[in-house]
Amino acid sequence: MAPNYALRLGPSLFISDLHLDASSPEAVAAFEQFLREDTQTATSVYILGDLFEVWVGDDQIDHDSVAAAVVTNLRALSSSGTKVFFMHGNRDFLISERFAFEAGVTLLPDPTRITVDGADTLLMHGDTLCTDDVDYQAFRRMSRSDAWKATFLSKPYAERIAFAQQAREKSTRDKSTKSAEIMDVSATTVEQVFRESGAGQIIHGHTHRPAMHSVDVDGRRCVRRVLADWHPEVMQTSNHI
Ligand code: LP5
Ligand code: MN
Repeated sequence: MAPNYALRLGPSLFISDLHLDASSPEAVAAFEQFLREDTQTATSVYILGDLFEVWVGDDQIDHDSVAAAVVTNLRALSSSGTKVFFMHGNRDFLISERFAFEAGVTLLPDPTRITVDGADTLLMHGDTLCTDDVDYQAFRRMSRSDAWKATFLSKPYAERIAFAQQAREKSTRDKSTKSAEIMDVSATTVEQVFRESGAGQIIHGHTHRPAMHSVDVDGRRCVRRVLADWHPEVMQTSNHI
């Protein structure tokens, strides 16, 4: 049985928003257990972003014991024959080729289109659907540019960690002034994505609001599945999809 914070569809498992770091040993332990036990019968595991609380560059593997352990554990799974896919979240968009190679995972662009158990599906982290959050979208555009990433990655590790910490504090402050609606997906954007892609299903995380939504798009019934995060209270109580 996969835990209720993972989504299983046929032989595929979908997870997101684990936010792993040394301050969340419960989530780290739950992820290790998930990799050991719940993936046994899965042919593919899709990690749809925010696997880590922050990722400041692939040299984090050399400095952070949680990062190193996750790489080792993912490698064990991928070496056993299970395909493991990773899509960036807003916390770990700096994960790059070294991580992918060492962990044995395939990096996926956001969005990625796949067929899941017969359903034409778009996989996303989910943050690009939150278009009403204009401050976040501006930050996203800036920080995903090649120039910004190159400048950031040229700084020493300790400086990058300090910068990420400041960004987390600013994000927490900014979020306290935003409404829950602004930080959720935009219904208009969701409909537009279904309409323009023609896909019948979206699977995403980011909002930490696990649910299965039915969306009527010009008379076509589409499904939006939102993955749960792995905070301890969610792991104990989530009544998942
Ligand atoms: O992450 P979360 O859940 O708190 O909120 C997100 C959006 N915030 C972010 C910012 C990240 O949390 C910051 C950490 C990224 C780590 C990566 C490390 C490498 C980059 C270093 C960073 C410069 O994604 C939040 C959304 C929310 O989801 C819901 O969708 O609302 O968006 C914001 O809060 C955007 C803010 O309004 C602006 C972003 C703050 C970053 C400012 C950088 C400058 C920091 C230095 C200050 C001196
Ligand atoms: Mn996120």
